[in-house]
Amino acid sequence: MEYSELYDRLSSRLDALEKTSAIREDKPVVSVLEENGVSRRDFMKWAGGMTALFALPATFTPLVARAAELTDRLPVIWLHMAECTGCSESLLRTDAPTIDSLIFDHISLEYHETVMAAAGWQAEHNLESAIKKYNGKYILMVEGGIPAGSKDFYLTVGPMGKKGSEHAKEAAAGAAAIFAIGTCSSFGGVQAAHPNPTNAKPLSHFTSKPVINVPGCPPSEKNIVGNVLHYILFGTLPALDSYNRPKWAYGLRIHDLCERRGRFDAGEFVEKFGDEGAKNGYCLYKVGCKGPYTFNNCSRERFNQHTSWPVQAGHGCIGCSEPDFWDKMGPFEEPLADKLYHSISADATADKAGIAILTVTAAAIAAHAAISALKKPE
Ligand code: FSX
Ligand code: SF4
Ligand code: F3S
Repeated sequence: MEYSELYDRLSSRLDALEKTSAIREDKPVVSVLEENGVSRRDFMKWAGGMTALFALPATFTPLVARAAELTDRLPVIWLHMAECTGCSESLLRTDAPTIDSLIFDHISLEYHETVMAAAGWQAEHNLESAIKKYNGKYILMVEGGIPAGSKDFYLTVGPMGKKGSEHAKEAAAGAAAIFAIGTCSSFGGVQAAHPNPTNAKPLSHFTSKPVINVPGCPPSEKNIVGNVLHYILFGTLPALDSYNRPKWAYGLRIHDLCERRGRFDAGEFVEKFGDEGAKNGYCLYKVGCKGPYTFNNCSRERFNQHTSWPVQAGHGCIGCSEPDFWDKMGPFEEPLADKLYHSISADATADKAGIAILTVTAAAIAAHAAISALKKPE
């Protein structure tokens, strides 16, 4: 599709959405941003960044900004299952709220166990009525793995002692779009680690509808809010890899855009935490960085308004957005070395490219290891 055609299609979608009334009757998101010291200029800069993230031309920036302003038209139901709540914390727990977190805060969150005031019967009632009232219209976001233990007795929620899996199934049935937020909901997560005593499963196990996976333990606020914006803009499923991760966010490996990549290519590795190499920002591969096997955008987008990310802070990536990272990527501070990690098997091309690149990586590491051994004074 030509860009001009796409632009017109997205504009008409936003026009139609604008005509519907806001679910939240308090202030519009622009006023909330202003009150929090976000100028129009900052907001448009942020929208420009999101536009680039979606691989759209800069001329689409005003559309992305409009989509952000229309987040109050969208009912969202957010369920918690077995997890640490880090995904919600990633968005909400910040002393200097980011534009992403302010927007998320403003979305019409009809149900979110961590932030809502209601509890017990009232909370259960709110969930049931939101599902009924917005049937077919709401976005469902689920955080956490879902125990499907032999007696389904490992996770109960609310005053009725309902199984988590029942909550998830009921909410999925009426949802317009479903997002698995975090690695737990996408792939099972740490509670699914061997021997997986609660038989924790990903959300996709409990519904036949398409589930968009937004993994990361936790995912960045950009990837969470980006998915909501993408849905408002397009109203369709984004292009996904074979693990149902949106390619706009998970299409590249951490290693591809890592600031230490030059060190990797030059064979300059940290050999031990705290050594000279660590002080000089050398590559963390030999102390366990799994960036070459991990598909996510942390090295480009970072966390907390682009402040930092694991590798910048001095620890290797542990592969937290990959399926089974908890069992297969460890030990976290040792290289995978000759163990083969089956990363994406997206489409045939991505698969071949991925495997080819990993092979080159292994060869490059071997060559670098030989060079560094030669360089070492005896
Ligand atoms: Fe925690 Fe979310 Fe990890 Fe899981 O994030 S940060 S355990 S992905 O479900 O709360
Ligand atoms: Fe960066 Fe890790 Fe790749 Fe080294 S191995 S360049 S630290 S992603
Ligand atoms: Fe996770 Fe690696 Fe990013 S550990 S947060 S995918 S750098």
